Amino acid sequence: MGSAADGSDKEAERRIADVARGHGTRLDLARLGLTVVPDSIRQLTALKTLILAGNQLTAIPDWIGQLTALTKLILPGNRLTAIPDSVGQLTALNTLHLEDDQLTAVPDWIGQLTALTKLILSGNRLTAIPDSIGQLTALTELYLHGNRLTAIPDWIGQLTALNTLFLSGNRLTAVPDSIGQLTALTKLHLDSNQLTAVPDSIGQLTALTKLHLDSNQLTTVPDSIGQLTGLTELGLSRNWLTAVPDSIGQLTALTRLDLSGNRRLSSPPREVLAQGIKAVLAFLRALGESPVERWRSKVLIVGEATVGKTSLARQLLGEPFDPDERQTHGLRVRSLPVPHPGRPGVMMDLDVWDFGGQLEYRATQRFYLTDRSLFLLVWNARARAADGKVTAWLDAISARAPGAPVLVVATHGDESSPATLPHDLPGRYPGIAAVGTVDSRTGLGISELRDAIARHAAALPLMGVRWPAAWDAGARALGELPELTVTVRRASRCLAEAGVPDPAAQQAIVRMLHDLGEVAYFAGIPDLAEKIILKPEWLDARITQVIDSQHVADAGGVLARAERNRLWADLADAEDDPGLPDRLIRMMEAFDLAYRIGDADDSADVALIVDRLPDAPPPDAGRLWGKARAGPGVRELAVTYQLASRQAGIPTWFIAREHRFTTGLHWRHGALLHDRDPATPTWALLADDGREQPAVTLRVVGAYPVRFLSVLTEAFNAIIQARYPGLVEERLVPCACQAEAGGSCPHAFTLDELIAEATADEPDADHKIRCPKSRRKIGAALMLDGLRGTGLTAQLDAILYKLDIQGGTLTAIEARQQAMLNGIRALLGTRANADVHCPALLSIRQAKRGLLHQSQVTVTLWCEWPYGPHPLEADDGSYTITKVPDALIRYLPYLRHLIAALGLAAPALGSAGIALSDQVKDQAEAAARTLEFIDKHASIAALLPGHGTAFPSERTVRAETGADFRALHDMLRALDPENKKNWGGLSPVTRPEDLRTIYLCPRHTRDFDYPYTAARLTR
Ligand SMILES: Nc1nc2c(ncn2[C@@H]2O[C@H](COP(=O)(O)OP(=O)(O)OP(=O)(O)O)[C@@H](O)[C@H]2O)c(=O)[nH]1
Ligand SMILES: [Mg+2]
Ligand SMILES: [Zn+2]
Ligand SMILES: [Zn+2]
Repeated sequence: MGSAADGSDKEAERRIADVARGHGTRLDLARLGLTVVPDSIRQLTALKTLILAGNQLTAIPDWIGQLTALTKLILPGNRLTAIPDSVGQLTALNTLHLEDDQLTAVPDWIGQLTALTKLILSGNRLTAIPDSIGQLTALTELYLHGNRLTAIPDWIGQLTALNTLFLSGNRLTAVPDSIGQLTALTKLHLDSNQLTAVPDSIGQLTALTKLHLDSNQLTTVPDSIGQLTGLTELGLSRNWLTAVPDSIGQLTALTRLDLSGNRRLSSPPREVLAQGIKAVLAFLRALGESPVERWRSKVLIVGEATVGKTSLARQLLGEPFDPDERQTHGLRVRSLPVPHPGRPGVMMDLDVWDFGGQLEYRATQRFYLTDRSLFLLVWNARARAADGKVTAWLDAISARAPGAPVLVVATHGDESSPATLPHDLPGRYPGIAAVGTVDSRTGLGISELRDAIARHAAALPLMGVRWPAAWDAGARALGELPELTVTVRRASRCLAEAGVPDPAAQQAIVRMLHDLGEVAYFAGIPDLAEKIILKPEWLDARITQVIDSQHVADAGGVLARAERNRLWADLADAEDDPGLPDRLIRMMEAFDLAYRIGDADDSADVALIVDRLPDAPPPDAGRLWGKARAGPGVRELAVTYQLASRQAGIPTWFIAREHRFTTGLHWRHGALLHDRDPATPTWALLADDGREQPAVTLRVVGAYPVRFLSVLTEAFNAIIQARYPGLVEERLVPCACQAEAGGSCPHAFTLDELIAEATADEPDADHKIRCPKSRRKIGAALMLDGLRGTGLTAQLDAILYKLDIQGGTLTAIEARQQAMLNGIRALLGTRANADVHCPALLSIRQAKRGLLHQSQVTVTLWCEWPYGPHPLEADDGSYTITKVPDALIRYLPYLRHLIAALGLAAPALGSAGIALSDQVKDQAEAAARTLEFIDKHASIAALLPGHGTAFPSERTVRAETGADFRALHDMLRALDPENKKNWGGLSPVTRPEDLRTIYLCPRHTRDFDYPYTAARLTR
């Protein structure tokens, strides 16, 4: 005998005794693990409520029929397969819970329980609803969901008191008309069945507030649904709807309308759905008033160069064949009227887009590959099938336009033995709607193709779509505007004048026009979303100009500002839109065609044009790298990123972001970079091995390579994090076992194993790791040099502190460099979190006494140059004050933390026997004075409200500085209300590594933005 069962039996007996003693009417024995109903309940003849839910009962005893006072019998969640007939005697029952049992049938006698108002039979194995339930006319709630019901009986209409009816999750295929009699219903759940239709009579259920019809097989919904004006929730998701009735527009009380998962829904179009329920209702209402059908769609002809795309387009247009057809430059759009195959008298207006097949024109096509179009993928049957790159094209189409129909067309079909496509192609690409052969010279197969185009174009989601007349008028009005581009505001005015004042509707219209190819509008891209390009062909031509530029090709893919200005000289002026050239470049960036270089308006170079990057490394890159490695006293550090897949912009985006280190030597898969800081010149080689799952390796050589590696890895991480989190599968660090001997070891450790070893805290840990190749042991921390604080792994950042204690691997110079980089990173991070923007690094000097024998304090702002922050020299960078403001005092704890983090006060260099430069001495002196000042004012800081402890530990201070930054900002403002000093000429610059703001002096601003050009590099 299990004691648990004993225990619960005892508990049951105790409760029964309690009820008996107190003449109670309610007994709750839920979830006691009972396997039988205790006999002692029999005595409780006054019981009104009996709860036996959630036990393991397999049967209910007959004597239950004697408890005739029962009004509520709650039996769900047991293992009941039947209920004794005697329950039929409990005619006082108003509530009967039998859900989640194992009932296969409900006995007829249930019809005797005419007092029932609530009957719950969900989650059983019922296959039919017994007729006897039809007698329970007092029922207000009936729950039958989760059974195996296949039909709803007609008599359901008799249960006119029902306000809640749940029939979800059965096998129902139809709903009887009589359901319309249940006029008291407020909730009707019919979701997850196999309904193919809903009767019109549903419109009579005007009390309904919730109607769930999701996950059925409905192809239409009756118009009458528009009469259910009390509805707040309407679920129609995951059906087979192609359209919903306009009358839904009348359901103004709706707060939820779920139409998702209707894959072929074209009205309302998804562009309208994306605008939310208000827009959907507005669309449907407008449609109800005056609908127009729009028979217009886009046909895209794509394929390799010279396969015969233009010749095919001409054939379709009824123009003569030209044996000397010229190469197509960019894009040509022609209009092709085609009669609708099934609707006599209807002409479809097809815009045929004929793209140039040359590689350089390929790039812009990705703007236009939308799944609302029909594709003609053309290849030349005379060439080998592989030359047509048919599968590559199919891949590209299914990536950008999944689900769009594709007609695969072979040209040159009059040949005797044409090449054929693999037979399994249509199976592999479900988008393939048809495969055929034509010959544009003889006209063979052209009329069949025209028929196929008509058939598949007619089925396009936006073909024949009904638009409200005002929307159509608006679209036309937009099309007639003379400008090439307009602001969203201007377009909005134009649409409003045409009769569409609602902003959500306006958005929907413009998005649909984009999908149809009539305008170009990139709503999801910041900076682009304010403008609508009314002439997409023009856009294409302007971008193609850049990709075609010889100057860009000669510059190894770099678009210089001068060249951009030359190519687009007319643009900014003609359109009265100075930002236009910049936006076009951003658009190219959004589609991975180009990456911007630097943000400054005056940088010499504008962007890296991906399609124009050389495929192979320039020979000089290898030569210069070899030379750098052979230099005296150099050390090499490296890290490898193993990536899960090849993604656009990796590593090209990085190459563009780090262009300030350019040597002019870069290619599609790598770049040679140079940090020409005169004190420590360093070189870096980034190379991607070109494989499907690329490994990207970043190597740095120089006498002090730590800093440059640190800067570059930070940038690389930031790009991956922002664009493809999860792309990096593994980070590897090359083994340094041969480094001292000047050689290299083929082994690489994972970053994680190095971290684990470097930070191991077992008593016998020596923090060394053994190379499996040479069997030598190397300090693990040594190989982590340069990777700390770069955001490479959160883990590594977290243990920064610990590693520093172990230290000892970095040279004194590198330790200082690393400290400064990390200190500046920390400052930028804190400031970004505080969301307050002003210079934050400063020194304070207290004069013995001033002119009026008052003590004076001078606050000097610093330039935050990560390679060596320094105090500003000119007077503009200093403020002299007589009273130290509270705000400054509040900031002191953080300032002290910052000075320590930057390693400013205690330069280890002197003790390491390295002569200090004057500049470093000045910095150290200024920092020392500041610390002196801070110590003096520590007691004051402690007294300020909000500062319980004078100096929180360095570890906790970070989180406390949001308010302190604000105070600092206010103080700087107060010292110079009109900002006459302009913060000593410090300007905010956005760092490409992390897009954070850094304040730099004029000289370093220039350096940071764009210091190096290929021309200045001495070879
Ligand atoms: N015999 C024969 N010649 C064809 C056929 N289609 C195209 N040509 C010839 O092939 C050459 C290239 O045809 P185009 O139509 O210009 O090819 P395209 O694909 O538009 O080329 P791009 O615009 O450069 O991408 C021209 O000389 C055409 O006359 C065909 O079906 N049969
Ligand atoms: Mg062509
Ligand atoms: Zn090794
Ligand atoms: Zn500076």
